[in-house]
Amino acid sequence: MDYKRTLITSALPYANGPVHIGHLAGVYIPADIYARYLRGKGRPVLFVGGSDEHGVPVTIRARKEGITVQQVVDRYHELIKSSFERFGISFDVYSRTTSDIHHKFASDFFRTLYDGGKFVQQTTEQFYDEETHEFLTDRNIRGECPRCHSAGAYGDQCEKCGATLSPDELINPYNAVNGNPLTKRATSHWYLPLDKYQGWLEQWILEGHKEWRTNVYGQCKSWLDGGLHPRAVTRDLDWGIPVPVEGAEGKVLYVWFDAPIGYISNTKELCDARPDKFGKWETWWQDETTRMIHFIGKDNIVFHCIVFPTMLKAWNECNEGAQYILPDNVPSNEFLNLEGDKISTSRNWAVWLNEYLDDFPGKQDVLRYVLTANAPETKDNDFTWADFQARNNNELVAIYGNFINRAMVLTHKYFEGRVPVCGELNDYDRQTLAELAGIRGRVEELLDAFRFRDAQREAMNLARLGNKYLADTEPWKQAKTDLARTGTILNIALQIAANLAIVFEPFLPFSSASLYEMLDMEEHAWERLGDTDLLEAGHQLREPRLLFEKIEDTAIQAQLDRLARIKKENEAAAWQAPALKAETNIEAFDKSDIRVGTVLECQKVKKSDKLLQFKIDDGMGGRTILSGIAQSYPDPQVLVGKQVLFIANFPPRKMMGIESQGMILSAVNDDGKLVVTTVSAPVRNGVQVG
Ligand code: B3M
Ligand code: ZN
Repeated sequence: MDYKRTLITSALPYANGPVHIGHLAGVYIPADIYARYLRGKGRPVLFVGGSDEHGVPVTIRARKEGITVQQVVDRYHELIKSSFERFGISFDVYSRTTSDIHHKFASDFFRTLYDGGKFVQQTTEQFYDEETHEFLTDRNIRGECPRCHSAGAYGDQCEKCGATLSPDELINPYNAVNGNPLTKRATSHWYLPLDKYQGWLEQWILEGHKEWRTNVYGQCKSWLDGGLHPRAVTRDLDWGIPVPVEGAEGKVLYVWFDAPIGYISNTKELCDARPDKFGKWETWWQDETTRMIHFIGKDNIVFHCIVFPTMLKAWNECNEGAQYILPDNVPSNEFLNLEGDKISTSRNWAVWLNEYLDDFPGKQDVLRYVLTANAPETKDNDFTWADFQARNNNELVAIYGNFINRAMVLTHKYFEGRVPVCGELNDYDRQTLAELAGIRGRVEELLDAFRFRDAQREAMNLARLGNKYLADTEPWKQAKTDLARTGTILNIALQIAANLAIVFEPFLPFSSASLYEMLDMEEHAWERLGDTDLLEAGHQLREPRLLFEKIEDTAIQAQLDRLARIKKENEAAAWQAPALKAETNIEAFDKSDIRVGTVLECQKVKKSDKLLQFKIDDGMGGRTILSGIAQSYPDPQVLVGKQVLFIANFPPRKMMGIESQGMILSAVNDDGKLVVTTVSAPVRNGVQVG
């Protein structure tokens, strides 16, 4: 099929918090690279984004922050939108699912399916809060986990043992918001009968789209192999798009029903506003010469490959004329982890884009580069600050930036900043230019296959080529004897520089913009990539400026410190007192002779890094006790004079040649350090504790 245009969608982030590097790496950077690449080639593209403002997550956030849901979505929609803008994500439209256009569009879409008899209606018993008069969604129900018996498991999952649950399995379920016990009530909902589309989906995906990424194809296959079931597309909630059916008061469209329709309504919003530039929305959605690509993260695969296509197919069955197109590809990424741990909004384990921009102003391209270099295209990947620094310093600065700077500075030094004439070429020049000429084919092949990491690596290889060319030809040496040869070398180097501006544009748009400016060159179309006459002899360049700067250890350490602080806070929040020991009694307790004594001396035991040797005034002539707490007390002197608790009737025990007569009681603090227990007011040495 010869496609005339490409519609690019990127998952609509929930407007329940800021966006982080996982979002950027998984969805928005690859989508943006692809959109910029196609635009550069002069292909008609429409790149759709927007905020997903319905669903339970935004309502939970509102309760947590004590503000209205509308305030939540307003706040985060703006924040997310501006983060994307600042990172150069070049959406043609970024709207929101609370818009009037969307409400009407999604409502009509539902109604079409409803009138066409596409839904099945089912009544089931659901958990209900009699006091607040509401049905509860899975996430808002908590209770005891039936597997590990920890308290506070969610209706869909136990975060302690990881079990996938349904609310019915919870022991003593309650309302997560107010703790109320729950009852069951019958409620009726509309279901999309995915099972009826099973055969069609198998044909379309398993036979028709074997070229999809293995992770995507594999997930679809396992859903299909498991057998599809009807899925509810309505919910009992007061936030969302009202179900446009009589008698459905208090019910709204399920967020996953309306959100993907947001791609269509946002397209309509743009086309209605800019018909001159984008034409009619139907051309993008209902013309088979349009190719649609969904960029998403792996937890969204089933919705984009199975549910949404089924919705579109069902709509098509209700209509004689216009027919929606289906996605041509769904290049979903796996997950990005942060320093070895899963990124988590609730645990604040993330690098938030707005915070990154505060900490690293102007360094959007550095993050874009690192996230693409490390993109989780085939498996989960890890973002580390050490890698971030290394890729900036060793690649962006040392290879790309260094090459541009050398070519610019030398041209200014020997030719007053004018592009010198290219004279006679030698074999090495020709070999270099031949490699340059192949760049376009190499990068296009990778981009067309959605292999963004490898494509960016090819772009960087062009900078490597330039660097090597200058190192091998040494124009600064030639300049002493042969200025014409120097000119030829620099002409070639500058042509490579101009090519770098083109090839890096989809990946590093800000750096390309400054490079274009430095070269005082019009932005060139992608089609000219590989050309050796992008800059004419005599063309005046601007002053050289550094494209990238080194990132110092202190900046990286500040980020690591922040993460360490968050980790500690999380651990403290997750801490639970250990389970009680088996019941005991006073007689058993009385068998331990616990007493108070004053520390007279305290020092490290030689040749041991664990043991401290205490001399204790025990009111009975004194005793020596060894305790394995040396690492918690680098300066043991601080303990001298303290009254401590010790067990006086343990049998003596020899360690490192010293006899220990008892045990000093201590407790572990949040840093994992042992702290010695003391009494809150002075008492006589040797008194018993009990
Ligand atoms: N808001 C889920 C997510 O952010 C959802 C995507 C909707 S795409 C139509 O992961
Ligand atoms: Zn559990």
